[in-house]
Amino acid sequence: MKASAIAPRRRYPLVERREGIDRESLERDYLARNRPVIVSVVDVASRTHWDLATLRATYGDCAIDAEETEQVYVGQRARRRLPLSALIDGVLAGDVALRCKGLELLSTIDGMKAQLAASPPPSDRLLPTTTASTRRALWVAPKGTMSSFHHDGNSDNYNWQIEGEKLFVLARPDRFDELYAHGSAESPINPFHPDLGRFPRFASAAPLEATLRPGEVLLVPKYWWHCVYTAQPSVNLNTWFSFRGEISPWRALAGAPLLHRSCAALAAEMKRRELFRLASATRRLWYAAYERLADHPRPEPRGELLDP
Ligand SMILES: O=C(O)CCC(=O)C(=O)O
Repeated sequence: MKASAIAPRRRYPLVERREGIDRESLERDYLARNRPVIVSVVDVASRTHWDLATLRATYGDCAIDAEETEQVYVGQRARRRLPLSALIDGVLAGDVALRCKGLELLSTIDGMKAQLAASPPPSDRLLPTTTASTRRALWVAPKGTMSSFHHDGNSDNYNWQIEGEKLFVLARPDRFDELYAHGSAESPINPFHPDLGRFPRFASAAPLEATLRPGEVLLVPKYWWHCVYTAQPSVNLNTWFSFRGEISPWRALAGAPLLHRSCAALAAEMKRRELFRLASATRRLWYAAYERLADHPRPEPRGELLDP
């Protein structure tokens, strides 16, 4: 933690920004080519529905499951149940112990789902017209915390920043080896302070970075690895989606190791055919293979960055 606070963080080439791009161009130039991009949306009124103060005033009494921010892989992180107001007070006071990925939040808290239906996030205006399904999460995080370096599988993702700033590092889907992937979707590396002695192949991972500010939407395309640092107390709302004509997993993962590419494509195809049990059996087999074949490197420390 200390070491990472002393050295300047690594910097990477920036993700492209496109002002005023329409949804057709976004689909053609970025979604269909599996490339990330940042766009701005007109959203001041929408943001005031979801900022920390409004969330606290409206839903503060509701119990939520927050995630401990300890430096472990996602599946191993402990959760703590507490009122949303207590989490937000901690976030505003700079307590880095907990953050919340509100996947269930939006459907279980009375009123949130209705609010979302009545006033959808402005990033919805960028969804392809053939969008078939969406899933959302609301993220509430204190400054100085970090997600793991992971990818979201076969879903494109619009990340709408509501309050505060987040710093994303992204790496292409085929960078599986350079990221020393654990399981199918997580990396032990802290890309802001990578230890190239432990992880020398990361030197050729060629990541990109993006600072996401209120009113901006980042497209994280399917299978793109991302690690997210919270640079200021933050709320963001993301939407995973699939649409007609989207790029296939096989194409999106061109260049990735064959085992990874085939298992991902197989699992996604089964899911598409609604063979959910088979899809999850495929994933379990694939993880089991990795458990046996691959190392399980201890995740690198993730500390506060001096220079986000
Ligand atoms: O905002 C974050 O902290 C993480 C976002 C993320 O991982 C995602 O949208 O998939």
